[in-house]
Amino acid sequence: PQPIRLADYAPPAFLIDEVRLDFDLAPNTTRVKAKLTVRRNGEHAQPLVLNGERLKPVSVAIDGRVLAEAERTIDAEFLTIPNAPDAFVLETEVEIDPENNKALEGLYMSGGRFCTQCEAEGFRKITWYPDRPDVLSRFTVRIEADRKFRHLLSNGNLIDAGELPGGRHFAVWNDPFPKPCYLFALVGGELDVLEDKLVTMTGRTVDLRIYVDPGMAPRAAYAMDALKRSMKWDEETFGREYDLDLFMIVAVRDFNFGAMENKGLNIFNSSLLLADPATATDMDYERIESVVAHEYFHNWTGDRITCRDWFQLCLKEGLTVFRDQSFSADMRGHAVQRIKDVKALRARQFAEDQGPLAHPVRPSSYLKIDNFYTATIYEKGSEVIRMLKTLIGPEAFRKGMDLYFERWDGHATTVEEFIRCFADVTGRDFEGFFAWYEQAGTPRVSLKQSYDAAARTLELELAQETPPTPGQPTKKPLPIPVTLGLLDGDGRTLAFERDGQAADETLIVLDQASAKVTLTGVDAAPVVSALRGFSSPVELTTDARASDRYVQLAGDADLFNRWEAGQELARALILARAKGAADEVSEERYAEALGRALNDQASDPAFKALLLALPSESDLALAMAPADPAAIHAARDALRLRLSLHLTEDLQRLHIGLQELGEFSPDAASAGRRALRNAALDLLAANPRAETGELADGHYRAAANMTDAMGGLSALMQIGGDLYENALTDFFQRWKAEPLVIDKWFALQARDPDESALGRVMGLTAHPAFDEKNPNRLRALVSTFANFNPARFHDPSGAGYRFLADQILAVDGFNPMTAARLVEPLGGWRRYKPELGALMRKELERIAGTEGLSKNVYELATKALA
Ligand code: B3K
Ligand code: ZN
Repeated sequence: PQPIRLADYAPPAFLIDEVRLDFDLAPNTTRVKAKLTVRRNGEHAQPLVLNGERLKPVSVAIDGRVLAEAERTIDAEFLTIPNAPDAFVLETEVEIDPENNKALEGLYMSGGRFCTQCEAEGFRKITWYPDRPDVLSRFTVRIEADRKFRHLLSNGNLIDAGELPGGRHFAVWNDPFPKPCYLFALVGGELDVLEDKLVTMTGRTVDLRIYVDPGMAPRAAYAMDALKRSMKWDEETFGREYDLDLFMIVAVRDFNFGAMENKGLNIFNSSLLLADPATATDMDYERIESVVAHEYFHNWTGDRITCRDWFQLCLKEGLTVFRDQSFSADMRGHAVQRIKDVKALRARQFAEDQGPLAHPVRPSSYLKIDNFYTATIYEKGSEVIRMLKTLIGPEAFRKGMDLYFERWDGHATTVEEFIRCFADVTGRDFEGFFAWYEQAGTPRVSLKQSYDAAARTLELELAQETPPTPGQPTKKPLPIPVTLGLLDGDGRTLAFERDGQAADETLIVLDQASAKVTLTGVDAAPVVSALRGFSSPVELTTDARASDRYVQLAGDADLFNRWEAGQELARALILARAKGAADEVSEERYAEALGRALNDQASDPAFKALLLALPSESDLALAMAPADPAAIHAARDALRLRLSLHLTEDLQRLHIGLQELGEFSPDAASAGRRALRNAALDLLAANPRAETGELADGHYRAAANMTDAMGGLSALMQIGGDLYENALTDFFQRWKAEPLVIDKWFALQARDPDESALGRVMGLTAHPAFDEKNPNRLRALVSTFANFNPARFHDPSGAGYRFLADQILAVDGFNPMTAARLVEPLGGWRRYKPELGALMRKELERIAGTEGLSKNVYELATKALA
């Protein structure tokens, strides 16, 4: 297959001014009529070429005249009309089979209801169309179906509806905003609806509706609340008002990813929408809040202003992630949110950037764009926007955003044009900054300090280097914002001067391979707190001593760096153990320091919960070359046991003291207390004494909400034995009618580091509740195992890899997009011990060599091997 290249971009040969779609819905034989008002774009003699896949042709007509077969060609991918007029009306009719569409792209059925997913290239499975984001058109959609499909929804405003003979009915929707076809959506089925209203900043009333499975409306209440807060926040923070009179969200159980921002009709994976205390954890609430916000924010950054081509994906995704992260930070606390975002960035994006699938935030070629909905495009894309804001300051950032909205509203545009807005409002040159979009790889930054007590100066020597990535052997220096402050030996903020200006904190922009910065007026030997708030997505190494880290852990004014210091200390201790050089004295010192941090009454429980969590095994694997997952697992467990023993009393006190008496509330403060209490239990459970089993069992049985039930169950999993087995059975019996809860049951067993886990996971694929056709269930078991159970996935026999490869090949037969997402865990093969790497490679080769592979899996498997 031939890759698509950014360099080959050409404007569309034809434009579509109006679209009229007529759907006659039936599970196996849906008829789709399309009437397109087409216009040649510029002077050329190119044929009209429309995308279309898996469509059963019925007819093709131009200006009312049915075309003879010789006048058009139809193949597996295109409808081509060589001699099209310059302006005309094209009418086509096709038949499709939603019920047998298990790829979940285009029009398909979930739970007996019709729904769609068109981004990136699913619309071509519905009708012939120029399926590219730079063709914007106004859509009118008529849907007709049996009355049992009670709600018939599409984008925009309902302009007509009524009953029809034969037990049928119809609805007509019009969306006044021109949009690319990837934002089209349709839903048909029996649903319950939760309704609300919001008055916008200009006093317009917007109807809000969330459609869910019958009986589930109360579980949409939190999503509705999050939606209203998002709408207000976007008005207050970015001056963006919602534009239609109606905003709808529909939850479906079968969905390839999280949610989709279709204009006025977002479609959500039900796992990211439905919540109540009994069935959802605090983490679920948190994700619902952020995804509802994310999809809503797309209305401006994605829908009103869309991408010219799919290479510009980060233009909407990176920016919208930045917006949702900023929203969550305002809702839940900036430091805690930042720590969580950076943890996720390191876990997913840093790993991607260090492997064969590394690619720039704006890639320059692809086989399947579906493979580029990655942590790099999303999370690193957001980091780039964040750096932009740090570099120019919040006021200039807001001005640049305002200009972007003003200049590009109603258009499909590019990253260059986005950046140009900031250049125009600041008068600055962003050429160097653009490398953040074009260069893959995580930059390595080093920092050396030398203090001159007599001169009261601190000299800082910074250097950067970005390692080679596939297709990019050499890299240029990037402009790296490094926010930096100083502490004295007691952890108090130490003032200094930079260029004669007094400061507590300063921003150093490292835009050369290396640089020296001198701070003056430094009254005491300082501890340097660098890269505060993780001011750029880099790997920082410094010449700080362990004692400096302890000072930071105890008192850094920057909470991110306070947490980071703890992680650095823990990482060093675990890696030392993994290499057979355990430093027990330092381990005790670390336990002491953690104990003091836990007893700090001034700090937030959510923050303490984060302090208590050791770096994850995959995070540690990135820091060990070559990585030995078994050694990491054992070393991390050993440190956990030591901490648990040392902190037993503190942890027990937290576990008792944080018991919840009142009613459940999902707010951040309550969630933070539950997080700390469960983190305390988790660490206590590292100590396999009989009491911890009873404690965990009691916690599980007394749980009044899903957060605590999962906390208990997960502690029992660590302990194992009958208590765990009984709780597992109890949990399944209790929740077997709740798919979202049963997903958690599968996922928990997939994370179990016990020797028996792989056998258990393989057995679970034959469990009656397992369904590989449902992406949530598949991910709960298979993806959780491959991504979050390194000790068992990297079984020395290679059985874990074999299991994953078998699953990928099986799923690729019907759902390539979801199958491709499972390839990544094998992609890191070069980073592991050679004997493991070879086994991983073998499975990638087996996948790549399989006949009839989808383009999606083919692209990732071959790139991972290259
Ligand atoms: N824009 C969608 C992602 C579509 C993924 C298609 N493979 C969800 C989001 O980022 O908001
Ligand atoms: Zn998005």
